Amino acid sequence: MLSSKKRLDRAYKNAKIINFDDSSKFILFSDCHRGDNSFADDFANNRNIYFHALKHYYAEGFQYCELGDGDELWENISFKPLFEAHKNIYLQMKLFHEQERLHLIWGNHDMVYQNPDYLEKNLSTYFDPKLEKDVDLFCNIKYHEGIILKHKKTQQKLFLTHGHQADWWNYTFWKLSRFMVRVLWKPLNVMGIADPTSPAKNYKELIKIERKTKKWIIENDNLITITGHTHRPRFPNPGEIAYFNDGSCVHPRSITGIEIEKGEISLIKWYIDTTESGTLQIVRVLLEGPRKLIDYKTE
Ligand SMILES: [Mn+2]
Repeated sequence: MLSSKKRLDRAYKNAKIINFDDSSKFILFSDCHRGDNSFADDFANNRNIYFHALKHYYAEGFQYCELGDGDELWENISFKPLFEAHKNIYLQMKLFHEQERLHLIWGNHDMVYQNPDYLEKNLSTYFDPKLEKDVDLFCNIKYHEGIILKHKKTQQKLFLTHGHQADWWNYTFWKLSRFMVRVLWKPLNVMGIADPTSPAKNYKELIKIERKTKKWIIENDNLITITGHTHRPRFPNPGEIAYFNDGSCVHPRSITGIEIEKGEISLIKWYIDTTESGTLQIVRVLLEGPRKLIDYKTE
């Protein structure tokens, strides 16, 4: 069985490289767990916040990196009900994809996306009932295990991956975990009982995963590493172990993400705010940063 180190090494070695500079803008989200809009769909609460945020980043010229578990394919057998439930969101992602501004990473809940045939069969088109035919969705889409953002001038690298490489249970036994979620935890989830094998629901597991990831980062000259998976946002200061986590899009009333812009990194949150007059509005707040990327460089 592979160790966390070997799995992270492999994800790094096979990562897609994206060159960037200080004029580049990236938004990183993960763990959307987009579902079928049923009671078990944790994403459904935040769908409007997420949609608004995506539209904002599209208009502002950002590239969208999704760091795994974008689609909830444990509770759901196929992509189709997800697309039907959150069509506006997938069509917004399609706009990013058409401009080559969409970069996708698979996680343990959408590990089936490792398979290019699966992508071709399920994600390349959708049936448009008005036109009564299949139309393009994510044409020639590719999913990766990792992405390296490489700065053109400073050569600094940022490694992006889902993070379940440091979670041996969810990496190795994802098919068994998926089965358990489908038959057992999905019905219990609706009643408020959480899946204990999910690091998002199990603090001891979460700490173990963070520790293993940090160990790997130290062994790799404090390479900036950004993951999701545990759903716990992390934002170190320069000089600390460079382990970042973008959180998730299934917090009870908000989504968190990481922005990279002007050579700086920030942790942000979008949520629904109530105003004096009783109207609701979606707002973005800065949680951490901005910090200069170069300040995390060690050599
Ligand atoms: Mn995960």
